[in-house]
Amino acid sequence: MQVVYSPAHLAHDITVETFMGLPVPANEVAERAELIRQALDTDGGFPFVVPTDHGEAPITDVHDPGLVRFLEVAWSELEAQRVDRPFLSADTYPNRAMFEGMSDAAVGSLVREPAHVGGRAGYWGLDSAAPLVAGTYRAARAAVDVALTTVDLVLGGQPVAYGLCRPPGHHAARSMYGGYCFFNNAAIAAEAIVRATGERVAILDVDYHHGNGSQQIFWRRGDVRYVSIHADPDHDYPYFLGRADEVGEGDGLGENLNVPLAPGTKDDEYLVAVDRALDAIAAAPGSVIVISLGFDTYALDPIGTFKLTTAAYHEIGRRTAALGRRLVILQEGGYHRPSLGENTRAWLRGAEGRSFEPRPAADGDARDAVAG
Ligand code: Q9C
Ligand code: ZN
Repeated sequence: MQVVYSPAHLAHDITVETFMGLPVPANEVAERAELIRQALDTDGGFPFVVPTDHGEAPITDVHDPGLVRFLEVAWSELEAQRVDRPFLSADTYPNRAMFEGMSDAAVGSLVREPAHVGGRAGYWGLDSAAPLVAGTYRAARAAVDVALTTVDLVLGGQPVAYGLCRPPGHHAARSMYGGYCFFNNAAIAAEAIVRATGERVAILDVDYHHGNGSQQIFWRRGDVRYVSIHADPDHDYPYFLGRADEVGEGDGLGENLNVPLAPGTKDDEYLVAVDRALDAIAAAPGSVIVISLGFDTYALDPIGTFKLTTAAYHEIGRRTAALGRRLVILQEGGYHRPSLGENTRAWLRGAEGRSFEPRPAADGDARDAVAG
């Protein structure tokens, strides 16, 4: 399987994020992508491809141009406004209750993006856990090129390809970044496939978190079916979307399927959800599936509560490929660094119908404490 990778992600050099108002060590760090790259390289079955520049048009096909402009200038604005911070995080968010009693028309005409960079970050942002640094925009643009080059490989005849996207994308909505995500790589890929093929496309999102951005972008769309398995938003980020009764509206009615699972979910229960999700995808026409692939469902993940094993990832990859559709596999989350490479290798080998033999673990390798 070909793998699309670019070192441009290194520019999104994150060390600290905020959690409930306090600085904590960042989860979505550059080392993640480097560990995955190394594991696939060592495997030998994953030739690397350099992404090509696809320009801005495929991004503004799904995102508000205002979001693109903000992300492009955010760091230079922070410097120009002399905000002395190692990363940009919002000051104030436009909570919907701030406008209670105002009509949509009044809000639309009276509320606007402010000039202060902390206010601008609140205007475009979902949460305080997506730190933005000097190289974030460059890295986020490169992640989109990784996704679109993966699409090119599959539309060019490959049955499956993997894009090592970083930063991830599925929390980014049409007009909003957040949750470590800036541009929605999977949504941009799905939109590009619809435009190139005229076919319907399915997105299978197996990141631990609900992909609120992907759901929002395709909510009213009849040509992109979004199917997500994730932690119940009663207990986990993004909290306000991801429930089972969110089914789409208009042309998109019935095209959105959320399968929320309880904290602590293990392999058996998760695989039942996978079969349900795959049935929902098989029920609609189309020949390509975009996969939002996260490993924060892993037993040792520092921010997830599920208990999945490496063996389960191989099986999920195998079952997904068994649908017989072409697969555009794009990396989302996954924060337990010692296991990331092996879990990715297991999933991708499953998706190619190949066996998976765990790499012998080095001494003290926490990976095998649960999943060995
Ligand atoms: N204590 C992705 O997996 N909240 N994004 C973290 C940690 C934000 C996850 C809280 C989680 C965002 C792509
Ligand atoms: Zn996640």
